[in-house]
Amino acid sequence: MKKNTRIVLALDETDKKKALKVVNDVREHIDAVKINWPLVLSAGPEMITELSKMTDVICDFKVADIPNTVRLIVEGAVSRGASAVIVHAFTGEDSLKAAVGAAGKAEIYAVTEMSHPGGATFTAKHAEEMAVIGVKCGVAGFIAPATRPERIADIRRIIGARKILSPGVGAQGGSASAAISAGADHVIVGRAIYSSQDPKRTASEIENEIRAVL
Ligand code: OMP
Repeated sequence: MKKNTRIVLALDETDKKKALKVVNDVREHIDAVKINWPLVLSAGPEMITELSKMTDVICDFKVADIPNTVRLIVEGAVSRGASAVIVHAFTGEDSLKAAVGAAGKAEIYAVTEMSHPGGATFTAKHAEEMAVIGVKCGVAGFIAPATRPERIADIRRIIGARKILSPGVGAQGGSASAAISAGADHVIVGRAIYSSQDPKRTASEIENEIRAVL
């Protein structure tokens, strides 16, 4: 994935036409597109391939399963053109190793602590342990919350140079500049961009906000 604007667009727009238009509009302001079940369920898995012709695609399937099922899902995403897949880290070492093995040259990102309030109940309590296991299993990076930037810094201390993608900017209340300053490589931004009246302008403003703290 490029590391230019530091923005990953979370494309949870379920109208395929609108989704493609947003990507076209904001293309110069993003490093990758992340797609999740809402778009895949409405537009089909072919969307992975279609988008991969425009930019890097991260399949956010939050895979949380036994190693064999993890392998099948990661292989399915990568064979359709995904550059990266997001998995849950709480499944443990065997499942994480299966994800990394199945990804080949693609990247695996493991969720440590989720950004929403409920993420504090279980995931936050074990985020450091999950980061240690993720490093051991060879993941490319981690998902850590922009809603709690101090936790990005905690994870950064454990994982060294591996990457951090940070969701929770905008609609969930987090700030892009605070997340990047705390140690995130990229922020993940969804509704603030794709629901904006002017997605291109909003993406450009977030890019400028990030540049100001680099
Ligand atoms: P917005 O809140 O609309 O910016 O979207 C955030 C995106 O990041 C959504 O696609 C979420 O599924 C995703 N996400 C989180 O919001 N919190 C997390 O802890 C993890 C993710 C993720 O793995 O991307």
